Amino acid sequence: MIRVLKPHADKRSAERFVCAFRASDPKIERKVVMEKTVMNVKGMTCNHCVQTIKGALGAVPGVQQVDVLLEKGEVTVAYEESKARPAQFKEAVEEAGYEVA
Ligand SMILES: [Cu+2]
Repeated sequence: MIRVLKPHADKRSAERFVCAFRASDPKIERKVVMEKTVMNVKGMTCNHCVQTIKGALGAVPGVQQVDVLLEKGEVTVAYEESKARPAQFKEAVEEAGYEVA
């Protein structure tokens, strides 16, 4: 049941209202499915490389988080399943000048 609030009702109840409304209407609710993928990237030698990789992957729409283990050459990308595909990550890394193993 949706509670109708008067406009400019106190901020806290207004926020609750929005949440309840979203949850009760499937047309408005957007289910976010998070996915994670791990890539082995060759050629990363220093923190500058790490930042370059993070920047390149972070620019792909739908990417939420990028973690880089420099010593292992391991890159973990957390992304919204509906917005990004792992093939885009490989492309972004290669465009930045690194090789995906
Ligand atoms: Cu470097």
